[in-house]
Amino acid sequence: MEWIKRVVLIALAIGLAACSQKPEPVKTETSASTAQELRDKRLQWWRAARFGMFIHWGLYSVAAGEWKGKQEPWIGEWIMKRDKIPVAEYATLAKQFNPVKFNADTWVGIARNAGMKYLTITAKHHDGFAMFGSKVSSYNVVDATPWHHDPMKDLSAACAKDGIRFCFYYSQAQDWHDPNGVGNDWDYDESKKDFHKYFEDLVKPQVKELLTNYGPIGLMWFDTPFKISKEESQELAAWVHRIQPETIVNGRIGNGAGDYEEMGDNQIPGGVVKRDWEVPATMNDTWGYKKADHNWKSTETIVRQLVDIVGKGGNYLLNVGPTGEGVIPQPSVERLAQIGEWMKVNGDSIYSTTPSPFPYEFDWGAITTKPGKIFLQIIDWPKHDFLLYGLKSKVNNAYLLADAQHTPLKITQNHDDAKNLDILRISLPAKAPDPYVSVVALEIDGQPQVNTALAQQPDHTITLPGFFADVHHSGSGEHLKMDNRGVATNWFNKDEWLSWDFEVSDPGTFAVTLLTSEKRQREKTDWEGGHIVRVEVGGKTVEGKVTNQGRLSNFRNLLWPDVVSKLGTITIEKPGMIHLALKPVKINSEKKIGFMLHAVRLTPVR
Ligand code: FHN
Repeated sequence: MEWIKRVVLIALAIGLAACSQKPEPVKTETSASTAQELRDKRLQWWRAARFGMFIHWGLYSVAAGEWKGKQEPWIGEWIMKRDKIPVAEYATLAKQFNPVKFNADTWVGIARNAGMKYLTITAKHHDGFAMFGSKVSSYNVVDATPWHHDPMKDLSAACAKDGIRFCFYYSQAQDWHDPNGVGNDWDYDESKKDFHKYFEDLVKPQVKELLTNYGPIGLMWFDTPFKISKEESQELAAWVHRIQPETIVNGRIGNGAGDYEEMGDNQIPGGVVKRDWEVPATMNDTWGYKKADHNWKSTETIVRQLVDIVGKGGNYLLNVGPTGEGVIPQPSVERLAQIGEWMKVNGDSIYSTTPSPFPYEFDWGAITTKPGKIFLQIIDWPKHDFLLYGLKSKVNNAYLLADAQHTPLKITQNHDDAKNLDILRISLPAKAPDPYVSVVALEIDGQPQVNTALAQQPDHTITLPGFFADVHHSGSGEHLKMDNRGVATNWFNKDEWLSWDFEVSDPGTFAVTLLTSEKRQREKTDWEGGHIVRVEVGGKTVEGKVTNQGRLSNFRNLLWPDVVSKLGTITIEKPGMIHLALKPVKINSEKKIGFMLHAVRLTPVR
């Protein structure tokens, strides 16, 4: 009985300790809602803006991706780190920084004409060089360059004149110049670094300068929050808000302390995300200017990415990398001018919009909404009528945004009782009126009412994206996770599996195809196959090997193409809700990439 006494005594001790602790301050309804209200207020303009310009400009722009005659394969602004350039040597670039062609009005005019509503520029990138006049460190554009000029003053004034929100990028953790900053292990001994000292002595005072000397700042865009503690991230966010309460803080301040979430670079999520988020994106492969990077995205790709991101509820922050002379590269200028032309016609379907009422992606394009309106962003112009399944709201009128007269398009709407399907049919002109994407506006009463279940599409295909999979874990250790794009990562355990529930209106026999993603790390891309997998639907199974039968890439996954593997066929007998399970029999993990499933596709076999 001794052990019972001991347990009782321990329980009493725990109880007493709990009672003796000071009660947690009660969070009142008002304090919680005030924080949320303040955040909502700050984000108001940003939610309406949807499209912004990112500018990476610094000493790396002078190097232009080349060091001592050698081309650097990685992104331009990382040249110091990738080539382990000593601090003193890299600093000599400052002596060459004399951007005589810089003109703030020109830059801001390019952004404004493209329809961009905010401009975020690198005040200090990871190389530690301040592109503004700083009293805290002389390693800055005014003191250390022959130019002796503060471009941020000009940009702040030009933005104010053009109604563009002026915002700063600031690398708050990585700093390869400062002995206590994160990332430089070739000049400094990592074990001797005092990050908190760097945080107090450089980060906070410089952030204060940025928020004090350049007028109202729309957004502080922090990045790579390595080593920064939760307390420091929170302190920095509070520091920003104390100086300028209306300034938004982005998610990469770290530790969940930001006002909105930053997706991975160039990473578009696989469906609607009902939070505030943004995708920073490059126009070629680099952020900072690189003279050898000619891999430009087409205007078509950029406009398609824009409508897709906005339709999923996000903002698109599109980068330009001006040269060391202060010139935005011509390919960027041309594309931005073309985007501007498109925005002049179709901007109403972008600004101040809310996401698609359908949670999933469409192959044909995207959807954005506004009170009383649905915008169909049509990428694949149909050969015949345009068909949309699942819209329950009555459409009162439909017209093309490209048609200034808003001539009503012929529409029919009906409910197919046998298939339990709402069908909207729109007659469109034979040719798409716009380049890249054409927009049909639908007028409805109130909020759109739709069937939100994953559903078979009018072309009878069924796509089951990883983004919407139910994940079934097994055992302990590292588990399979879905990344922002809806790609399975860390899938090495064959006892973990995925399933989907979806609605079929036209049953039949379907080819089962798996789309698995390539993995891209820095400049290297790889893929792993050889997994044996089983697909189970309604008591039937098809089993096969994941092999490379071709690659598939589009504007959504440009950097991470899918690999196509056909498994076999499967028959679905009846319409209605169907459950499908995808279970590995064996996962190959030689390359440590594993089974990176992106989607399962069921295509009718005719
Ligand atoms: O390391 C940086 C990179 O140089 C660039 O600034 C991008 C922009 O989103 N952010 C970091 C990587 O995610």
